[in-house]
Amino acid sequence: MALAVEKIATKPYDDQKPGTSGLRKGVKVYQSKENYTENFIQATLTAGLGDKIQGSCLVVGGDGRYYGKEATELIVKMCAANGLSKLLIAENGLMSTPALSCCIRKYQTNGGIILTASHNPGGPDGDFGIKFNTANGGPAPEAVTNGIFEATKSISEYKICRNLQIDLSKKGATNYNIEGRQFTVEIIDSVDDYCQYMKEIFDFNSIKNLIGGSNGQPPLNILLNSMHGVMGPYVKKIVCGELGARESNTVNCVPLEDFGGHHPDPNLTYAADLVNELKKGQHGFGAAFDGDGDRNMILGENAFFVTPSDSLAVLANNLECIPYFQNTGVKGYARSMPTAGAVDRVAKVKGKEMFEVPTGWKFFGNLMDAGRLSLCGEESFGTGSDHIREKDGLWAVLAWLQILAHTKKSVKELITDHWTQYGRNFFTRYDYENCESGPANTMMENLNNLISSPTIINKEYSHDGKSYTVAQADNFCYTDPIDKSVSKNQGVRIIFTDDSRIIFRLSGTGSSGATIRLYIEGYEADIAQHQLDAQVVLKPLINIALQISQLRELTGRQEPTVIT
Ligand code: VG1
Ligand code: CO
Repeated sequence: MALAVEKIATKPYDDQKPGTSGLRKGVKVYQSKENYTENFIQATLTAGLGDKIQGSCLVVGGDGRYYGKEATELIVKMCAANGLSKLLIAENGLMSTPALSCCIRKYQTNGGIILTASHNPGGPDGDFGIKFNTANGGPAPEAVTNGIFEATKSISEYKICRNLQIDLSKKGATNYNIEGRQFTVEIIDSVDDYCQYMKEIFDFNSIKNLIGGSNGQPPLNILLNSMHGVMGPYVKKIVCGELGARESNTVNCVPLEDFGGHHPDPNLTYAADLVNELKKGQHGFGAAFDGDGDRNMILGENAFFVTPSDSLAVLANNLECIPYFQNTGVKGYARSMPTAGAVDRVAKVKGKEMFEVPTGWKFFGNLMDAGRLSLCGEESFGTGSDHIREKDGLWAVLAWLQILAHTKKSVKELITDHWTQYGRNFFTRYDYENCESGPANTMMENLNNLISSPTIINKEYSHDGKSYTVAQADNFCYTDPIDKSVSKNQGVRIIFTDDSRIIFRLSGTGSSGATIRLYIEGYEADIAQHQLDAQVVLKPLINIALQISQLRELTGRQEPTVIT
């Protein structure tokens, strides 16, 4: 029986501008505002696919959070009505962000839609998100997301096949007749696709021997925390099934709609469980992932914390021991602007191109597509390579394990040896979550005024007996080296003559209010200083940042909500 397409009249909303990584709002917003989800999906299909919409194919998946099933069903009904020919959907709608990128590339679809608010809490009172990825497997670039935003502002109707029913739990393809046209929904096992790919990239045997112990080497006791996000099934299949880890090496592997009531955010605050477990001294390696599996936190023995900026630099320094890079060769490296510059020092020594891009993974895609970029990362616990076009939490863990197997060093040895060779880039980020928007905007305006005044250059700031002279001050503006597109206002930077930096940005992933991010970096070549605590070393710069910005006075916040 043919299914009918209905056209439903709707009114635009003015707040559907995609942020750093898709549209993120409270679940209640999607649920309670009439056609809010439908509008955004229609705008995504119209502007995201453009004149390719008829007959195109998309991958659809999500991190399993509350409202994901409803949204998936809506997407299916609307894609059918909009003339797409096929959807590849994860079993039960569960697909990690990196696996979705992998599937778009493997099946050469026209892109995909990811249903996640990543590290934001889930559940009826939590957040939900919708993100469009393009045919290269990566988050849509700004030109596309701006187009989607424009479409949301002028939308007057959406198309839907209301009577189309699907069963997300049944693998295989089903064909539907949409007013005489064929539409196919295929439920796929993305865990399998992703696992196959990881086997091509890494030497699983050597990682297996590392975990299980071999040739006189004792086993490496690992602990991976999936934080009740989407990663559980991937960890079970790959790390336990293929690499021989035991059940006790993994925790929180059952995806939950509300992530057990926690922030599925792998950092020292929200993954404190993992930190406390590792402090007991029983494990040599620990890692946690975020809700959608694109972030990772790496810990060594006794919960030795690896900053994401250091993780990136150590990977850059050792990439050649991973089979994938033996085949492709190592091209350039990149980091987001606020990420500490440890990797830049590796690039210099190895003679590789180094790129600094704005915050958000969408800025790495063009460089990868152009064959200029192999490895990149963000200070926000994102690490990845050109094997896909998203950051990839489990890839980062496997890369670390491969390097540990190859070098026969511990996590701590690898990091401290790295500092000895290159010096240490101390880094910290202070998050002031959910501030009022007014004062946060005033603070950014004041900072913008400050950096545009010529007197800032050579100005000296002192605190706690340390003095710093301003060498450069600006609001980071990026010109994409490939398509020459320009992205302005990506963060206020104050860079001092000794390369230390203070950076201010407002988050683009929050669902309400304003989250201020303050990033601090200082470099130390002297080995005697390397064991010091980052909070101690960076204290003078933190105090200078607070003084310059008047953050406490303006927002009323004395302390950050999260320190990483
Ligand atoms: C944050 C991070 C950024 C990351 C983004 C998406 O953005 O700072 O580095 O790319 O989240 O990550 P913002 O605008 O809040 O600072 V995820 O894991 O949410 O897809
Ligand atoms: Co994420």
